[in-house]
Amino acid sequence: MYKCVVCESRYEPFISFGRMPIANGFLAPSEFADEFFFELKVGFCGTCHMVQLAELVDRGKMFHEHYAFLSSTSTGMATHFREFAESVMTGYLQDHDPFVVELGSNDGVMLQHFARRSVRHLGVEPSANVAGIARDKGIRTVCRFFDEDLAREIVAEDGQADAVLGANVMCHIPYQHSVLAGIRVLLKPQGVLIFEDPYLGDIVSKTSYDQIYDEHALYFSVASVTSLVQRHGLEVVDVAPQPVHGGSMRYVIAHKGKRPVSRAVRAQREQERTLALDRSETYERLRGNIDRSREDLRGLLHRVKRDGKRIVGYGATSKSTTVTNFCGITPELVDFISDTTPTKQGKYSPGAHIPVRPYAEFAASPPDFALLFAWNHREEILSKERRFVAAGGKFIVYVPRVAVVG
Ligand code: DWN
Ligand code: SAH
Ligand code: ZN
Repeated sequence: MYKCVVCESRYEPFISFGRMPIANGFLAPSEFADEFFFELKVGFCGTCHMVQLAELVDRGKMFHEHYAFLSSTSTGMATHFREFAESVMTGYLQDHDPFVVELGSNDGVMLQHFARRSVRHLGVEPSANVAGIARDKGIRTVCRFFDEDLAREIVAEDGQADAVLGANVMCHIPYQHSVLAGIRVLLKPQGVLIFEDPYLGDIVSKTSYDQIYDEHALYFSVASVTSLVQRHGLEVVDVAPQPVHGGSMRYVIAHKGKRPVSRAVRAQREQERTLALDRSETYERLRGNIDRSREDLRGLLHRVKRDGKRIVGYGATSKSTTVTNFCGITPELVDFISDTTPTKQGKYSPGAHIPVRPYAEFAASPPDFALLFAWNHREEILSKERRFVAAGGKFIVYVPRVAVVG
């Protein structure tokens, strides 16, 4: 039995993916022998409805001065974050000298829009390399993990915030009670916490099990976020589905009673009941769907290989670490993974040890099939790869189901 990180109730995991490495731990052959592994297993708390990793990995093993993921690598996401920043500036920054804090600000892809308009801002980013990139762009950044202590230090130095923002970071933080106690201190009376993360409803309905890996400690629904924040005198006042990362949800949180609660909150909670996100049977079914997805993908890859075709991975995502290791995808099946991130190139994928090569190698010698590990950027990639498809190239996708496209 495991103890829920939110409400301390006991639960049993509904699935184990087996031994997994650090999802973003791209490595050199000299590091293979010492590679770190843990058991990736996930559970549903029947009391507060939080879906969560049963075994947590030390944060220092994941977020450090060699963090591999750079937020600015997708133009689609850069546009999304410009729009996110603009909606915050028009909707929530009425004060004459507003102050905005972003958690997990990475290379500054969102905060740059506030910096450009001279809005007082602070990024909180514990991974030193990406924090350094943001600083070089003139974005004020503190290289620390956000928690209650840091929140108090920020208030002492800069005062309270009008808006605290977070994209794909809250779900990375299992010590939510410290974070939310900090948010309560940091927010002005009318202030808001606005964050978005991959949405549990999409993970369940699309069987996008590759969202499950070490960094993603929590898998949020409106129900579980409501139960979490109300323990800290906070309230969900608005929610809005987002198309990014295969289906995300944006949550607007305020001090309880300070802002009207939009109708969208109740509507989304009703939809979650229709999806049965509050029932353990849903997660048993999800496990069955995950096993089927694995069999389908393995079957397709082996068939393609038997036909003598070449397969290359497209996008060395963190998510692909779960897929390659869970499905037994080896360098015999996939020649290499093409990725535009310089820090990943020349290294090997975690666990499966598939070489990561620059995009130029994909372009110079296109494979028969591109296994779309970055399926969440499908529109952006398909529009970039019209020539690959026109020349007969095909994409293999596995979300929402295993299929060949192109
Ligand atoms: O939550 C997280 C999200 C925001 O980012 C983190 N835990 C880690 C990371 O997850 P991910 O690695 O699964 O994110 P992406 O955005 O799916 O990664 C895309 C990868 O594909 C990057 O390495 C860049 C690469 N890429 C590429 O080579 N060509 C991406 C595009 C769009 C391309 O055209
Ligand atoms: N917001 C960016 C980055 C997401 S990756 C985007 O959506 O693209 C997750 C980021 O959260 C990493 O840069 C990691 O270093 C950071 N992070 C992890 N734990 C954190 C914490 N406790 N406080 C602030 N940032 C954290
Ligand atoms: Zn719980």
